[in-house]
Order: sequence, then C-alpha cells, then structure tokens
Amino acid sequence: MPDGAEPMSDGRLIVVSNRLPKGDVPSGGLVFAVHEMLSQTGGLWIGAADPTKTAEDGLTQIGKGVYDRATFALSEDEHRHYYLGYSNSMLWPLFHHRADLLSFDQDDFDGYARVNARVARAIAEVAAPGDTIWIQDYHFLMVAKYLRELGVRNRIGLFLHIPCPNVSDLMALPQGADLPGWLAAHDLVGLQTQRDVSAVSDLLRLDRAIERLPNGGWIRKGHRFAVLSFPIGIDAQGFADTAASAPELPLRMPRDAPLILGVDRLDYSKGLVQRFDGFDTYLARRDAGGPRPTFLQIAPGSREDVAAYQEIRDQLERRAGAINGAHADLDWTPLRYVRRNIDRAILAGLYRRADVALVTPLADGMNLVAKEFVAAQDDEDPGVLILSHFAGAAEQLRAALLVNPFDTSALAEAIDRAIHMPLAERLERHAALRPMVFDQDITWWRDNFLRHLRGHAGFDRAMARF
Ligand code: GDG
Repeated sequence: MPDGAEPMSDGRLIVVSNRLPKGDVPSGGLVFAVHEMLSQTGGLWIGAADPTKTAEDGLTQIGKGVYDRATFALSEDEHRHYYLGYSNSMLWPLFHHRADLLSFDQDDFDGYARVNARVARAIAEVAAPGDTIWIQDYHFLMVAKYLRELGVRNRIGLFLHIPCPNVSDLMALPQGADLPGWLAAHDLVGLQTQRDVSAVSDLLRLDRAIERLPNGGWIRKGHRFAVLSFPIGIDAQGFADTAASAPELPLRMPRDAPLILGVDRLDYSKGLVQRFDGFDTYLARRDAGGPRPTFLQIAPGSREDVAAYQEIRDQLERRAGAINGAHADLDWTPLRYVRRNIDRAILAGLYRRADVALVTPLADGMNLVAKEFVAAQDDEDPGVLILSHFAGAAEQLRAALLVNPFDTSALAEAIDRAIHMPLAERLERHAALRPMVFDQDITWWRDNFLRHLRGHAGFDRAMARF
C-alpha cells in the first residue's frame, strides 16, 4: 500500500472537474462520463461556479440527488488566468504538442495555482477519512500537491483525459520541472493509453527525487504512487439503443448517397482543416460518374474567448466555402458544415445513418466520437471508421482504417476506400471493433480505475501490471 494513504476503504467518492453538468443531460466527453459514473455510485461532484466579481473560499451546494453537486467560486480575473489562460492557452496546447500556440503570462500561472489551492482547501474541509478523491484532468494538476500540504492522507487519483507531453514539449513549460512533483502527490495517475504511460515515465525520470520501484511503481520522498493506463469508454449499450430508436433525421439528401460524418468540438487539435483538405483532394480525384457523397461536419464552437479558437473557426469557414465553390453543383452540396450543437438523439441517428466516420485528430487523449460511431452501427450493415493514429482510441480500435491525418492524399484515398468497401470487409472490421467498445465501456473504466485507486485489487499487483 502506498505510504501516506488511508487503508482500503469504501467511503464516499469525491470527484472534481472544471465543468459540472448545466442541465439534467450533460454534453461533452468528460462531463458525460463523470455523470454516468456518479449516477451509479453516488458521491459528490465539485466544479467551477460561473465567474463573479470576487471569489471566496468554500463550496456552494447546487444540487442533491443520486449524487450531490457543489461549486467552488471563481472570480472573473481567475477565470481569465486559470481557465482561459494557463489551462487552455498553456497546458492544452502543450499537451497536444502545439508549443507554437502557447501564450506565456506569469499571472496565468499564479491564477491557476491560486484556484488549485482554493479547490484543495475546499476538498480538505469536506473529505472524511476513507473518502476517495478523484481529480479529473489538466485544470487541477496542483490540487493533490496542495492537499498533501494540508495534511490530507486520503487516496487521491488523477485521470488525465488529454495526451501527455513528451520531454521536449515540457521544456516549453516554465513550470515543467515541477510537473513530476505535482503528479507524484497522487496515489494513482490514470492515463488514456500506454503511449501516455511511456511519456509520463520519461517525465518522471527528470525529477531526481523520483525513483522507479522494482514492481513498476514509483516513489518520491517515501510516497509511493502508480501510473497506469485506463482507456475511457462510453455507455455503449445506452448509445446503441438511442441510435437504433433515433427520430427521423431532418437530412435532405438522396437515400442512397453516401454520408460521411465528422463530429468534433471546434478545436485545432481535431485536425479539421487537414480533414477538409483531404475531402477536397478526394473530390478532385473522384470519378465523375461515381457516388456523390455528402460530408457532414458537426463542430460546435468551444473556448471562443481564446484567440487560437477564433482563428481555426475563420480558417474552416473559408475552407468550407472554397470546397463547395469548387465542387458543388445545382443538386449537390458535397460539404455541410454545422456549427450549432445537435441534439444527442439526432446525433446518434446520424452516426447510424453514416456510411463513413472521419475521426482524424492531430492529437487526442481518446476520442469518444470514434466509439460512439462503432456503438451506433447496424451490426448487419456497418459503416467504416476512418481513425487517426494520433487518437488514443487507435490503441484499441486497430481494426479501423487507420490514417495519418497530416497526409492529405492518404486521407483522400481512405475516404475513397471506405465508400467502396465491400460488405464482407466492413463486417469483419466491425466485428473486431465492437467488443472493444462494448466490453471496455464507461463502467469498466470507472470500476477499473477505482479498484486500483482504492487498492481492492492490491496496489502492488496493480503496479506490477506494466
Ligand atoms: C476530452 C478529450 C477524450 C460533439 N458535438 C456534439 C456533441 N458532441 C459530443 C460527442 C462526444 C463529445 O462531445 C466529444 O468527446 P471527445 O472525446 O471526442 O472530445 P473532447 O471533448 O475533446 O474530450 C478526449 C474525452 O475528454 C474523454 O476522456 O476522449 O480525447 O479531448 O461525446 O458526441 N454532442 C451533442 N451535440 C453536438 O453537436 N449532443
């Protein structure tokens, strides 16, 4: 058992994430996953309140139910520095290997540290011995460190939803040398892929106070911790049911025309410009008498206060206009670009109707869209998943058509191949993908992580796993 941790326990689960669900049905990868998890286990979910003029310590309860919800306060200034600044203009680009997009500002880091310290104080106040604390994502990398400084000895886990930086990325982070120490304050650091585990192992070696244990775990100043991969899943059965009973789709296109679908938060990490370029190349090369596909890209805007997001939005709008300008006809609009948020049931129906899904991020922790597409398919007549090597999901979904998203020509070829793929090959690929999505679902992910964190499976055995 790791030092400094409470023994095995079944206390309450306390989860911290930046966002809490606004209404009853949350949208977005992380929020939906945590909602699914706490709906079954109960517990307390802590997230950021809407920014106000000033921010005070403590938590405000905002909902009681199967699980409780509470917010910590955030001033407008802190929102700018902690959320838009350090989290989304420093850590997000850096962890997605985009050091060219970093914006350096000492006030951003100070705001981040201040908010992380406030969250730690709030948790320390409500956590009882035996409670398990599960921190979600890159917004709270320093919370465990502050909790330890406050004397909190509970089990603390971190799950990082995004990819891990490599050693050379980290050199661009002014606080890079401290990151291994922040990670080491947890009992368990969960990552999406084995690739991320290797990257973090390299980072940990940068800190001389950290040593590798013979059983595969790590130790820093007497505190043992583990770093393991837990690929996140979806509620596959629930999503499959929603897709199979989806309402009629408001799509205006011939029934037999192929539908190619992309669904992404509008983010530069998702490879949307390269994807549009790949489709453009496909259109330029296609046989005039061949099928006339529609590529429907759904990309609701996010983080619109960050300059890099405004830029990618402008760029996409220009590309979409140019592509349709070059290839559209009186009775055919090859590219449809929808920036509004689509209802989840309609979305599920679109996945099912789609013949091809284009999931081509340049870097992505996991990518739930790839799994949702597989879950939504008709098992007798499945569509084809085109998946980037750089999505974490590619480690599990080997039977997809794997592509290099930077290679426009390869993307165009994959689209052509997917559109023409015979039923036998589609069935074979789908049969290999399906169990990865249905067996390693959201419940599997949660149970797996918590079992390792709480030590029921034996912490030493857990650490020996890799
Ligand atoms: C982070 C990591 C990791 C999208 N548009 C609409 C809509 N969506 C839903 C999708 C999917 C979710 O949003 C997006 O999840 P992703 O996993 O693709 O990406 P991120 O938001 O970047 O999530 C990622 C994830 O955390 C979980 O660990 O997989 O790598 O970056 O569920 O369906 N949903 C609705 N309307 C839309 O228009 N209803």
